[in-house]
Amino acid sequence: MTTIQAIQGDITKQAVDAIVNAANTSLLGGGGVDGAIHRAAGPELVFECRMLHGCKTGDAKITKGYRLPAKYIIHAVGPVWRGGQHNEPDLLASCYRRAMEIATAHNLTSLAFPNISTGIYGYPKDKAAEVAITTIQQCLEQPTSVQEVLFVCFEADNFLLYQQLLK
Ligand code: AR6
Repeated sequence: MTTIQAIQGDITKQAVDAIVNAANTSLLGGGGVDGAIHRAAGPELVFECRMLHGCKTGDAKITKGYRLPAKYIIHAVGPVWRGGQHNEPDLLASCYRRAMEIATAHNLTSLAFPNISTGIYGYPKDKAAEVAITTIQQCLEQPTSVQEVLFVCFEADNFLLYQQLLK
């Protein structure tokens, strides 16, 4: 039985098999949680990222975690919110699904997600939380190595949303 839990905190501090990054298509770093992860992982991370040649929106790629307590980083690229009629829900769901597939392919057991797309990319937090939780629940109907899914909310309002939806 896989457990799904929400906490409020900093994803760079989580000692899990992999943390998920809310990256951009270049995979070369940026602001928000991406900037925090690159700072905490150290400069070796961007060298590995350069060899990945970017990532499409809705997809994800894995690197080592370097100086993080997490062993790996799964870099997922969420959609920019453009009003909701541009395939945003499917692209966001795809990020969570791809991260779960990659974690399973690497036989990882614990995985921590940030609230992908809800910062700089402007996805409404309530809608994003529904997509995140529903997609993870669907993924858990398939065989997976993942035993523990953690939603790491940076802000109190996101944490509250996840608590309510996971009740
Ligand atoms: N731990 C957990 N969550 C965090 C942390 C942290 N240390 N820092 C911020 N958040 P954002 P996006 C939350 O903007 O919307 C970057 O420049 C934040 O409060 O990081 O997917 C990339 O390079 C919010 O709830 O990612 C892309 O260009 C959530 O993480 C672009 O931003 C996501 O916010 C991606 O935008």
